[in-house]
Amino acid sequence: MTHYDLILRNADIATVGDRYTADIGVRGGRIVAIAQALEGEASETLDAAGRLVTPGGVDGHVHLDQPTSDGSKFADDFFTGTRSAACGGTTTVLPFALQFKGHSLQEAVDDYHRRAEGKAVIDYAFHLIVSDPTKDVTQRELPALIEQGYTSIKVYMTYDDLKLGDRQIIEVLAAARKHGAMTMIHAENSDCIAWLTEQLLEAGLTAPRYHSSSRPMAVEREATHRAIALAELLDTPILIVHVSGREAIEQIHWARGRGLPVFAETCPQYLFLSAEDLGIDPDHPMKGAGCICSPPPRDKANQQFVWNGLSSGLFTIVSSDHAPFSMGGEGGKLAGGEEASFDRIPNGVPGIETRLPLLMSEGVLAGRIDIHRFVELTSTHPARLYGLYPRKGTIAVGSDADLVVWDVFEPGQARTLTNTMLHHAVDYTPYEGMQLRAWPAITLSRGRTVWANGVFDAAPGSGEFLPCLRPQVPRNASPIGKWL
Ligand code: DUC
Ligand code: ZN
Ligand code: ZN
Repeated sequence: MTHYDLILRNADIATVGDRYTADIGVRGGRIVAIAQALEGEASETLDAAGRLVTPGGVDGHVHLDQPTSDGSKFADDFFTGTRSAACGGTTTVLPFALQFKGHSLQEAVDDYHRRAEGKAVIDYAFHLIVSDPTKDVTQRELPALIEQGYTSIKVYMTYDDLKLGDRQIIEVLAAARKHGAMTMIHAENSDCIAWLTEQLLEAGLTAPRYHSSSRPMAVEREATHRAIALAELLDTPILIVHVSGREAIEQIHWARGRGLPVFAETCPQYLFLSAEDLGIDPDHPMKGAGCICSPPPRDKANQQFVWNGLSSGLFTIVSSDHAPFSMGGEGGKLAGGEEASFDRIPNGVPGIETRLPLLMSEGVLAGRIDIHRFVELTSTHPARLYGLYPRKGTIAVGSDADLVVWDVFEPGQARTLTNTMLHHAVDYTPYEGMQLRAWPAITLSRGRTVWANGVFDAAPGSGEFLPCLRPQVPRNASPIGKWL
């Protein structure tokens, strides 16, 4: 009789292409059989009882224990960050090994491995942040690291300690093209932000809500267009990260119309937050600091454009951009004091645990996207884009047994989200009070039950590092040109 480590029975399985009910047999952390009434014995049996089962989430953009140079401090390390991910149905994360100017990329990678080892509870891969693209970096380090499984590179067009000029971005894109890596671009015009910030501060407009005024949509639109032009010139794919609204979306739509392999990411903050959240409460103006991120959340009309981009196929992935700064404490949002001007407040919002439940509730169950698109955006596409598919990102024989069994609540039974429910180390959630109609009942990571019915159970260090293959470009934005 065939023996399995685990059989998950009566699963209502949803992948990008299929929806069907079956049993899933797991051995050695992998899915080894999918069948109706699967025969055999198992060390452990779980009954999904007809509940929806999706592939574990792949969060392609998170910041965990990332070193900083301005005194700010990410609250989540690899243990608390991956714990929080697992409790929200995510089983693979891709944080960033950050190169400091004047240092090598290899140093960044070695340091980041030390931070992750012995702590992560789910599997992880690294993107590389290149802030100093010397010849040695582009001609020696990048090719070697890409070969070793670090196949995605992030570059910044803003932030003084990270930003690259156009010529430097071209050098990185050329290396990415030659060696088959994916380049992620943070697209905001640095000089515009610097000038606007100066004007606002001189006028005494320092409260958190002026963060949005310092980075209006034109700043993102211009940089998005420039990033697309550089990618066209180099004939290489790019992913525009954290797209916030209409005008950047229009640039991406334009690029697609030209047949360019330009991929796009958005994040829950652009679906659920707006500029009002940065300063709606006149009695507590600093509360808005919790929603400061870049690009900033826009207005309701822009939120709708982002939703449209999810349903239309324009967006390739939805990531959290989990940037876990607490409000209080050393290195937190308000470490500069209650009067700190917006430009001294660390940028970013936490969201690694709420990404899937919010999108399931307000996307799938509210009828804005279907379950197949949900799986594509949150799991399959990020896995393909970053060279982890089909080990990650689907439910198939041979894939890792990374699975989410969902609890879905009737409209009248929705749960109210509070930060006390979450498992990150951050002292707030920007989504406090939102109504949730779904939450993972069970999360399996390589067949291990890491989250079940409100209990987290995984040993620090049980997550594995994943070397990535070169990107497999998702099929709904098929590229042209010489790259493939
Ligand atoms: N913006 C970034 O570029 N990184 C972290 C978070 C944020 O808001
Ligand atoms: Zn960014
Ligand atoms: Zn980020």
